[in-house]
Amino acid sequence: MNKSILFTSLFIQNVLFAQFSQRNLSSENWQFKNSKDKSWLSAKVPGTVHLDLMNNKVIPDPLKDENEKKVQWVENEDWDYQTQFTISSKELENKNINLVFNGLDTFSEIYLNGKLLKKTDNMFRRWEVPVKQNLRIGNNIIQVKFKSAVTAGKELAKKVPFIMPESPRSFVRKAQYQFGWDWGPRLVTSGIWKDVKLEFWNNAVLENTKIEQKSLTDKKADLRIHTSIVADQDGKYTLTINDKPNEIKLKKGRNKIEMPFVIENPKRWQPNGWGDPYLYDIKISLQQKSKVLSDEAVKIGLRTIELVQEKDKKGKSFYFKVNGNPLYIKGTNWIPADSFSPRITKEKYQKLIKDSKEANMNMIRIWGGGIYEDEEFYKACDENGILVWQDFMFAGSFYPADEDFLNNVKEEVKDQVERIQNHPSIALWCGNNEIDEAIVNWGYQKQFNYSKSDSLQVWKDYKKLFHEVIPDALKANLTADKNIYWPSSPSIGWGHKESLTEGDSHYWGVWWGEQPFEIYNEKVGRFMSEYGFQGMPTMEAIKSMFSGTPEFSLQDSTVKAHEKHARGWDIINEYMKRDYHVPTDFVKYNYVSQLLQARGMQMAIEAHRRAKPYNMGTLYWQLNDCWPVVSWSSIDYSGNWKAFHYQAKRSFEPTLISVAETDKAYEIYFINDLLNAFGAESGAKLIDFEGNILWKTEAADPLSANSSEKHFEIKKAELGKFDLSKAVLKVYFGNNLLQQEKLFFFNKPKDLKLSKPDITIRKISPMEFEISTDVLAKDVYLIGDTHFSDNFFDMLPQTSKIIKLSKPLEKIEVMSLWDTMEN
Ligand code: BMA
Repeated sequence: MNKSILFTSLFIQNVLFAQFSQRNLSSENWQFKNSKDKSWLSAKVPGTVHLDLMNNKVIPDPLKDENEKKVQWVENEDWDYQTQFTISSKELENKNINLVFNGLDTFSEIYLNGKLLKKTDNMFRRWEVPVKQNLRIGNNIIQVKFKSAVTAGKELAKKVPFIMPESPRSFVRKAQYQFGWDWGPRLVTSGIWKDVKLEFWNNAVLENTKIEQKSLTDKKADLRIHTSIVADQDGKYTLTINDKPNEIKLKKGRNKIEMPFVIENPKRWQPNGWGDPYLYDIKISLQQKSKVLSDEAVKIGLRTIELVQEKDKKGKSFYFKVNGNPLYIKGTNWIPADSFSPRITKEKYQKLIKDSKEANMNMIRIWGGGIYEDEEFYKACDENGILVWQDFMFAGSFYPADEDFLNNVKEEVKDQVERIQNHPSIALWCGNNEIDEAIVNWGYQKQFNYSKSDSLQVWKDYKKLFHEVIPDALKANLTADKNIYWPSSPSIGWGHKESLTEGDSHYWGVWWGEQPFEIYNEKVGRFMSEYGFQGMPTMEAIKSMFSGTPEFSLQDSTVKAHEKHARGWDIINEYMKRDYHVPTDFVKYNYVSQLLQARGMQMAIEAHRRAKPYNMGTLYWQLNDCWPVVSWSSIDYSGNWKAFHYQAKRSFEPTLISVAETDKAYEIYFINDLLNAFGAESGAKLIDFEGNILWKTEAADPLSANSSEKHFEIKKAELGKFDLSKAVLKVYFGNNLLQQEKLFFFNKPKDLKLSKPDITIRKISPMEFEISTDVLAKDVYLIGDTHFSDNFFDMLPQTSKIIKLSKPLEKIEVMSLWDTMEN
């Protein structure tokens, strides 16, 4: 018998003997209807009512044209879902049968064969109902009746004697971005948004396993396996952990069992940039008289992680120590990857996380206005060495804290923590996004005429929820090694100077404050968890805004509607005028808006990295989009890299050269995030746009491990005699293992005296092209429906570069900054 046949036969045996089994009901024929209507339409589970309405051609695609407006009525209606399924006599013989909904969005009543089983009020909880008594052999019917979340929210809002900002959003435990955001449409959904199943079990079942890492050295990992087992009857059982059987006794009811487990000579899970994110399989199986009752497989990674906050001369540090070393955090913020999250595919999750890895990131913050992410997200982060900053799902408003609400949140925390806590990628749990900041700085109390006692109540409720209820629920459900809690991101609003000396900081002086990009050099905090600038999405995403022929015009109402920030277009235009010639042609405007975003973000990231170890982290706002839109994202809804994502990859490289300009000099920094030091030859050359070397300097300098250091400086006076609007400084370091170079321009792009480059493109193979130029080519933009291994890059005179494609192209079109200048 070959290996795969052996495996299959063991698998079949296991299934036959395993007494736990499940049946997915998502694939049954579901139907839905407006509760006011009589006739049913076909539905898809998991899904949302908007997708079902679209599939039945009742509404147009809300992400296209200006359709968002046309579908707003959907949120005010109540929606019913139902399916019929048959139960066999064999299935009904099981002692225990549970009906499990992994997610219901949001206010619903669940009926089985006409009997009301449960009312639900939280999209982020798992609902499990014992149904053996309610099932019958043959035909059964499940109905889930959803009440409009907006109506339900309005009723809940009446409980509070003052007006809450953006009411009724914060009264409903539902993805907050559905109510509209400054990058997302308002699409308040309803529906069975995760799988539905029946679970059958007898005697005993594994309910949940938590794996605690007690200690970790090079020799050994001491683990403790905590299992929760529900038994139907007292008795002797066997709990096998990776083939090691342990005899256990169970009592009827819920049993908490703890077992030690040791891994000798463990391999550590390393974050991206430091090595492999090694994963171990832990297989747990519950047996009785050598029959498997239920089993579970968990993947874990062995790593230590601490959040270090120590007082120092300037304030307080804020950094993550991973596997004993301070890790400089590079990454971004994540929003839900679709306005209709159930349709996000595994491939989409995998691709976005791989794109983050490829851009040299090691952390993603899941922003609190979205959803606790799908299993595939965390799995991809585990596998790619990406740490996760996990917000709880509360964002940018005030929240109630009555008993019902708090109990609901407690259950939500329990469900989510149990679901995701074994993932080695999860680094930190954060109470909320920008709520402390909203209460302290956004002036809602004045706007809504709060009395003093109303304001006090808001603060008291805030403290209760984020400083008491959530951390207590975390403590009750997490193992100690995983419990790093931070109440709010940012900890201090950007208007306060302490936001730059302690805690995590969201710096919005650029964009919201309309300050120049250069301010990023000054506003460097200990850990920058948000900052950003908008850029247009790629032309492919622009096309996808239209159901018909696209209208490439900034005046077009569809294009305008796909910008959600009230002043978005004006702000982009204003910043563009400062640094670029503003093109009138749409495609060129699109290109320059992407360059502008990349330029601003490069300045921010480099300022943060130069300030290491004062600053120990930089997470830009935002990685992705939930629809085709002009936004802060670096990857658009179609999955294409905007100019900024290519820049993020460059700016996040493990070793980086950065040039800081002062009044008198250009300071050259070498930044090294690797844990080893190395010797290198380094230097700088001033090259004019035709390729002549005007000036140079050389040095031999070692790079220290895990550091940022100023290596040398060039006095401005020394370059005084050259026309710097026609020259670029090439700074480099290198040895036989590692080479790095950086091109630094002395002027704003609009003030560069570029000459027309002759860029030639030679096809080497269908997937590989060589790009060459005669004179300096700035911001070379390769155009074509494929992913280019590099794009939006600068080329020195008389150089060439090989570009790989993700799918073959016959021809590549090209543009560079010269094409946008008034030549
Ligand atoms: C941040 C986020 C989001 C918002 C973004 C851009 O502060 O937390 O709420 O979309 O700013 O304005």
